[in-house]
Amino acid sequence: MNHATIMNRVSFLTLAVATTSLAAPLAAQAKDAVKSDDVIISRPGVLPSAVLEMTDEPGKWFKDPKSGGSLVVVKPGEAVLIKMTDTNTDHTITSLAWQPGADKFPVDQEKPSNASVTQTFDKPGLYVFTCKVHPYMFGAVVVDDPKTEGLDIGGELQLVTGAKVPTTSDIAKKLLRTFFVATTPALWRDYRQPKWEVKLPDLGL
Ligand SMILES: [Cu+2]
Repeated sequence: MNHATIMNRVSFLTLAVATTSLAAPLAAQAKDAVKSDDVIISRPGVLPSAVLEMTDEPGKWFKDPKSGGSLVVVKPGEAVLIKMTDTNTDHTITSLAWQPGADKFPVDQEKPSNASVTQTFDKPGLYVFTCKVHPYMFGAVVVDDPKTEGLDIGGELQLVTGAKVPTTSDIAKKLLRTFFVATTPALWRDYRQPKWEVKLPDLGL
């Protein structure tokens, strides 16, 4: 892949994230992704250590019932249950960004349904999920190795567009900013105010 193609892909993702119209790259991903048959759906014996519940609540589309946020932190080898028990709509659980080479990734439910997923995470780093029907829905999992200092977000991110980017790159920062703004209604712009100041959590980037 030449540099121009990579830049086009990066620009496209920027645009796609900015406009939340991720449907095209997500559809393009579908054929390369793990088939939905391969995705672990409520695998017996895998006890999830965290939950993201899909809801109809603006911003909190993927919601940790404990914290109310859209990001959960687990340890390597642990599982997260992404469940669809609190929504009146069918969705897909689909990887938007994940750790390159992570086992069982990307996740992509081919068709919208109300099927929950229990997903195991082996590789430390950041994983972002969305829904192909509603590409403004975001949920994230950080797999943090407790032996290392700080939150492990990983050195690289594999994006749904096919690009693999450093987590310190502009595109990765834009994706993270979009994730935090979209999932935190308090950060949404109030157009009655002259200024819009967004304070993001410090991830050491
Ligand atoms: Cu959806």
